[in-house]
Amino acid sequence: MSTQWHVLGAGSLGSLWATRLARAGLPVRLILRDPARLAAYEAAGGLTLVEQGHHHFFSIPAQTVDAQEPIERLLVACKAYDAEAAIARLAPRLTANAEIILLQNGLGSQDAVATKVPRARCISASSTEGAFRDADWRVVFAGHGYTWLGDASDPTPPPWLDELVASGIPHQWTPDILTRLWRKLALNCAINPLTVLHDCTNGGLQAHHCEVATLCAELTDLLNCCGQPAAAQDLHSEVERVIQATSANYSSMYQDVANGRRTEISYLLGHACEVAARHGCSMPHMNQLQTRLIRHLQARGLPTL
Ligand code: NAD
Ligand code: KPL
Repeated sequence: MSTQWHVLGAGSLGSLWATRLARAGLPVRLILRDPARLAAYEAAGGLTLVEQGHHHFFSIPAQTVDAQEPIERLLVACKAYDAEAAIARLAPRLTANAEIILLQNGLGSQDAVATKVPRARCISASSTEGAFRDADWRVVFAGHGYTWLGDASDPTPPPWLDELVASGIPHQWTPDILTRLWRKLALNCAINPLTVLHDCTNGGLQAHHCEVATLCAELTDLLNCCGQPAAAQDLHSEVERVIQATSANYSSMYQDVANGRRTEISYLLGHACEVAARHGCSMPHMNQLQTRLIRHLQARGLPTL
């Protein structure tokens, strides 16, 4: 019998994973915040996946964080700033051989989670898939992509990767997950804050290419300085390529700010500036960018952490 997949967070990515696992006939349980969210979910009866205009409904069982059922395999699909607290509440339910898959963008939250549950195996993920909710309990699969999975402390692949194949979740196991996470963090640092500050699409940054180039140079220094030379390779040209390829899109940080939502700043730009300071790596423009972004968030009454 397959091990139960517990999915914490029925947001965009959590719903995208849960519905595809359920569609493959795998046992899935959603973990919701509290009894009020559970009651709302039960009234809806399940999750809807919208894919290429088609709606598919899945009545996936759900429970709250406080349920008693032991957890052997947990997919953590909340935002980076919620991960540590969520795991702290679930820790008593984890079995001795528990595995935790962390879908959070950026860096910092993975280590915070691992410290809370030292006996569990923590697997990090970096995903280029795109999804958003257009209603409660309804997720739109907006961008096909890829998910890299890895465990920086153990290169052995977990036994359940074939379940991802069966679920049609494109993925690759990589021992170099830290390189992937740092590379994505650097891309996000070079693009996302500037789109917020210049109030533009990713393509709008073509009018600010000197600023982008300066940030890429500092990020390249940082990656080399903190032992991530592979993530530093040709960073500027990839940033330019992404800006062009996604020119009509608004970055995720832009969308968070535009919708009055908390950003993941501490796990992206904040993390980069913190690591640079720790390594004595000078990044004057990145630090200035962080100050500008924090002021911008403060002016809109949004959290700066
Ligand atoms: P989201 O806000 O849509 O969903 C997060 C969900 O977690 C929410 O429903 C929230 O209520 C829930 N949650 C938070 N704390 C909880 C708790 N303690 N117990 C139960 N539920 C809890 O976020 P998302 O867009 O799915 O993003 C999740 C992570 O994936 C982020 O780090 C994001 O950067 C990353 N990511 C998202 C996408 C995407 O397309 N949405 C793509 C790549 C990476
Ligand atoms: O990942 C992104 C985001 O918007 O968060 C891209 C499109 C790469 C821009 O940084």
